[in-house]
Amino acid sequence: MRYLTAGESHGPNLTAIIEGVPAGLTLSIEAINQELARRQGGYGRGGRMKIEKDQVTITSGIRHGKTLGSPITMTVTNKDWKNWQTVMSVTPVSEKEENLRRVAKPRPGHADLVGGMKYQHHDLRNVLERSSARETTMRVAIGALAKQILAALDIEIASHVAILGGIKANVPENLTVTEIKEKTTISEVNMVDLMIEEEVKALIDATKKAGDTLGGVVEVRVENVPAGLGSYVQWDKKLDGKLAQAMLSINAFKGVEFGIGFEAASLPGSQVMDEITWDESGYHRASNHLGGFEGGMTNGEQIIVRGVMKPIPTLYKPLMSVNIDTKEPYKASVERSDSTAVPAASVVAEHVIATTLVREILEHFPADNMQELKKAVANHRQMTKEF
Ligand code: EPS
Repeated sequence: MRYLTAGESHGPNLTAIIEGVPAGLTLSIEAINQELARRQGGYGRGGRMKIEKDQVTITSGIRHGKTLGSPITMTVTNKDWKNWQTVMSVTPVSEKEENLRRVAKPRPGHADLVGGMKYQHHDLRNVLERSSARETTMRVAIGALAKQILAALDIEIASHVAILGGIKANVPENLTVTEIKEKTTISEVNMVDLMIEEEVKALIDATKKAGDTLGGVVEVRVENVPAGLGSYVQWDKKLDGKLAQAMLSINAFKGVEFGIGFEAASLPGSQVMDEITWDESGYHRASNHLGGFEGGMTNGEQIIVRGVMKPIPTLYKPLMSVNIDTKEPYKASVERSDSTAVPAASVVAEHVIATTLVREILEHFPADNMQELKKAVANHRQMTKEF
């Protein structure tokens, strides 16, 4: 399965084309829209989310509610486009109109300056329109489709915010996907520790008032993943490596870890490795410090992967920058933004992980239709159980 996304933040549409989805999958568009709404939520979002109500339109690859095996085209319309028609016009406009909303003072930490240097854009809007996290809308739409394939294979996935602006949630080691779903649906910040909810919201309010922004850590957990996905035989076949790349491909993400992650550096091996056990249902681990991976392969335990998101670079109280016309020091430009998007980013992380897992599954079990895929996965599960 492969896919591409396209679209500018204030252009008419966001688009994705997905190829390689097996035929015969019953696809719920309603479920995709629910995930898009989750991405739009979270305490600390800015004005744009009040304008948009992201809904997907599918124009190919589905007939009578089922996938055909042909490329699937998904579109989300930007409602804000009507306010940007001249600024974002595809056809030429007057010289005066060209400079409407021109950006010349790059924001530190954003793609603005390097993107301008690299593509020789002297209006940095040409960079920020595509580098905007609005693109993650389509990654969620694709992931929402991927999650429906995972569900058909009884694989469950969920996400939550582990740290927001330095406030750490109390996360039980053996937290299940069901518990994450139950707790986060009633949390405005996608946290499983409801005790700290008010403290986190107060911090977001204070940060917004100060014209600043907050980052955090998001966690994704996946259950009932077949053992043996990915491989140790070649560097680019390691599935934890592919998931790490997917996580770091999310806007503003700077790091990734599995299981106990970076903590492993400070512990002796005896406290890091997970002891092996066996019962009638197959092999298990007595703990899950390694987050479901050994040798770049899934070991059948819960996948636990975390990503760190830096604070959003657009600051209402901007840092110093340089005007690219005069080279004089100036305060960076201010674009409408969010005080924090960590709760939304946890939803994005869940979806990019789902997509990457489905790509791996389809590489491991090539299938033209869902029946073939389900049979292949069931055979593999039986084979590893009987080992
Ligand atoms: C976003 C849409 C954007 C921003 C945000 C995320 O909309 P606008 O620029 O019109 O306000 O709210 O993007 C950024 C902060 C960024 O730096 O990219 C969205 O749909 O998630």
